[in-house]
Amino acid sequence: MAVLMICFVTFSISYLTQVDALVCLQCKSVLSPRMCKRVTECGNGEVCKVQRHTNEFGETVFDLGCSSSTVCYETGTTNSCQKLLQINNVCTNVTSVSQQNPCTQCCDIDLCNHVACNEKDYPATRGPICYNCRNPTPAGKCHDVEFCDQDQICKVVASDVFGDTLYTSSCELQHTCGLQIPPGIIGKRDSSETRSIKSDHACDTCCSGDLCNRNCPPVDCSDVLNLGLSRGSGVYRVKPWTMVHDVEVYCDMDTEGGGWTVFQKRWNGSEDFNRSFVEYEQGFGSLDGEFWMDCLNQDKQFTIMQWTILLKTVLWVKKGLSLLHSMTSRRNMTLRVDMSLANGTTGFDEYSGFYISPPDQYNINVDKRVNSSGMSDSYLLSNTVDPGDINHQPFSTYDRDADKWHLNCAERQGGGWWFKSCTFSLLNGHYNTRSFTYFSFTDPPREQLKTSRMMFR
Ligand SMILES: [Ca+2]
Repeated sequence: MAVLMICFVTFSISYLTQVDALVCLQCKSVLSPRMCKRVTECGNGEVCKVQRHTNEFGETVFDLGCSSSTVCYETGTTNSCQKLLQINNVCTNVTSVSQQNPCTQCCDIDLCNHVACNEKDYPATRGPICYNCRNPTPAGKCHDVEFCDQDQICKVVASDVFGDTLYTSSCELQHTCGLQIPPGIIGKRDSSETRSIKSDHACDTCCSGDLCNRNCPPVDCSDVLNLGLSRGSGVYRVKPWTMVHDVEVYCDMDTEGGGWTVFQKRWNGSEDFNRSFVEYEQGFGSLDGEFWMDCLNQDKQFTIMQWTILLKTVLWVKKGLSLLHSMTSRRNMTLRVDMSLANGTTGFDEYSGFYISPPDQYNINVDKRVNSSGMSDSYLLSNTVDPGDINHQPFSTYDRDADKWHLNCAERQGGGWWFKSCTFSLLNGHYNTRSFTYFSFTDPPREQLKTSRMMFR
């Protein structure tokens, strides 16, 4: 359970880190701040503000919105928010709150101006506040929000309408968000391909945090690139197709236009790749070292409601091979393997039609070589009849023999791999031995590799 929980810690963090503007409630003359159902993104240096005053009928009403922090605090005892009294995370202007009317308060957390001037807070147990729009522009332009019930979470769907992408955001029942659906049912290849044909980027995703359905999250590294979120090669948070939680993956943004999701990397032998089937299913290593499709730990505090959702989804955590299956299910991918020898010679091989079959076989599927450098024409991964052709083979490890040989290839050659009987190309073989090799690259002689990297886009 502890291992499974590691991936959950990124569950409700917002996806698009370039959108850092504070989001505040913005309404005029509402009877209570928490009744406000519209939001706006503040400008640089602005904070959320709420003002209580008396309208022309003598009623007490509230105005909410953004304000420059200087204006907001100028009537207080200090212009430093940190030095002011904090009530329910609201940075309170002590001077004005003691007055009956008017009252002005400011704060600097998303939606924090829902409570001010001693008004009631949101209910202690509640669902998230979600964007609620049908908008043929990026979902970030949505200004309407709704308050979800406890059994609901936020959802955002992108679909094509007359060539434009329509973003629909709303509260949605948890069970319609795939949280009750086992992984064998969601993520079918046929439906996902149909959707991807309609749009370069389409999403159908749920999340649990306040305002988390602002944007369609990137589903993989090529999506990060397409959405203009690339900051160069490195670790990115993505929400893979059909998954209910997000993960962090390593993206190569430099090779041949970038957008590659890296799922295997070896360069110094620091990680043992002779692992069990469960370990290959779960992923291992670290993204800043050697790894097999792992996700990073992130510190994150959860509310009780979020933990409840996490516990409900615990059976469907995906990393490793299962994550690889999810991420390659969206459409046909290109597989690229890069490698080098100790003498510095480098080469790469690319195959179209890359797709990993569902659990628990996880067959590798490729169509044909589409690009390469430093490779011979023999010992292709596909469309040959030799025993090294691993196309459509299931994944085997020393403790799970799914190969075609009468003995266990993984036990003999080491590493988890798509063995046939057995293989000539084994990028997960023992480091510093000739079992770590790729025959097209090193034929002849069959030489051990120094580095390898496997990725797709
Ligand atoms: Ca066998």
